Amino acid sequence: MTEMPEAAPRVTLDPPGLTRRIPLQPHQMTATVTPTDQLFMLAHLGVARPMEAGWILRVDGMVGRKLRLSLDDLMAMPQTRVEAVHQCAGSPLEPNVPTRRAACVIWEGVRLAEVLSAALVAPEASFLWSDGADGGTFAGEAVPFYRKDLPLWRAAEDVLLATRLNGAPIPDEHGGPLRLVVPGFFGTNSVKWLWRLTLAERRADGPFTTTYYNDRLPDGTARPVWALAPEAVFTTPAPGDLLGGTAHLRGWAWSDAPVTRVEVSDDDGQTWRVARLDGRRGRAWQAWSLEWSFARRGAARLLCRATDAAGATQPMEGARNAVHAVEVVARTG
Ligand SMILES: Nc1nc2c(c(=O)[nH]1)N[C@H]1C(S)=C(S)[C@@H](COP(=O)(O)O)O[C@H]1N2
Ligand SMILES: [Mo]
Repeated sequence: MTEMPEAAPRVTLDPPGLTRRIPLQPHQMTATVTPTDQLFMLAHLGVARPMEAGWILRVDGMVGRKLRLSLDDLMAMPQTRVEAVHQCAGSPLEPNVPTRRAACVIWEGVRLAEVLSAALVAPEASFLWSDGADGGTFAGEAVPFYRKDLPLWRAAEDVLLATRLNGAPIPDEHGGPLRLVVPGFFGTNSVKWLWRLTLAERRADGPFTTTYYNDRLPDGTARPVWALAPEAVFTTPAPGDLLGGTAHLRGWAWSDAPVTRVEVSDDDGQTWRVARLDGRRGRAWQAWSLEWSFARRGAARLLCRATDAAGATQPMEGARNAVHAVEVVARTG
C-alpha cells in the first residue's frame, strides 16, 4: 500500500502575499515585555487563518514512530514558559540592511525535545524541517508552504511548540494555533501555523532555506541565518531630541549568547565609553544605561554597540546588526 501524501490544514490567506506591520521604532520600545498589539508582524506568503477547528501536528521523516498530535494532546503535556527576544532578520532580499524589528515576548508551550523523544528520532537525523500551512508566491516563485530548518542539536535546548503568546492563545497573525519558537534564533526560523515536523539528514529544500536566509561569508561559504547576532539599540534618546549637557542614555541589548558589554560613542566610533548593563534573565533582552556628558554643543551622532559572551561585536556598517545611530542636538556642553 502506498502512503497518501499528507495535506496541510486548510487555511485562508487574509491578506494574501507579503504582509508586514512594524509599529515600533527603537525609541518606542520602552516596555520590557512587548505588548502583543505592538509586536511587529511578518508573513511572506500571506496571513494564514485556520478554516477548521481541529489542528494536527505531524512528525515524520527519520523517526521510529510517526506522530499525529492534536492541540489537546500538546496541552496535556508539561508546559514551559520562555521569555525571549523576537527579532526579524530583515528582508531576505536585502540581508545587510538593519531594520531593528525587535521585541521581547513570553511564549508558552511544549518543549520540542519532549515530542521528539516520543517520536524516537533516528541517530542519523541531524536537521529538523518545519512547515507552516501558508503557501503562495514569494518574489515571483510559487511556494507550497513556508518551510524552515534547524540543526537538531539545537532542539535539545529551549525550543518550544508554542500555543500561547504573552499569556493568551497565539493570535492568527502571530502563527496561532501552533508555532515553532526557537529562542535565540532570528524570527524567520520560528515557523507560524506549524503543521509538520520532518526529521532529515540534510538541510531542507525550498527558497527560505536555500535561496534566502543564507549569509555569504568572505571565504565564499554561506551561513544560515539562525543565531541572533549581537545588537544594542537606544530607546532614549529619540532621533532629533534636544538634550542638556548631561543626558541619560538607555536601551536594550541582546544576542544568542548573553551580552557582556555595551558601549557608546559620539565620535564615529573612534572612542567608546562602557555603559552599565543588566544581566540576562532567561533569553530576554538586557537593559543598559549611561550618563552622557557632551563635549560640545550642537548636532551629535550617538552610536551604541554590543559585544556578546562569544566575543562577537557589532560591525559599524554593511550588516543587519550594524551599530544603531541616533542623531540629537546638545544644547549645552
Ligand atoms: N509560516 C510562516 N512562519 C513565519 C513566517 C512566514 O512567512 N510564514 N515569517 C517568519 C519571519 S521572517 C518572521 S520575522 C517571524 C515574524 O513573527 P511575528 O509575525 O509573529 O512577529 O515569523 C516567521 N515565521
Ligand atoms: Mo523576518
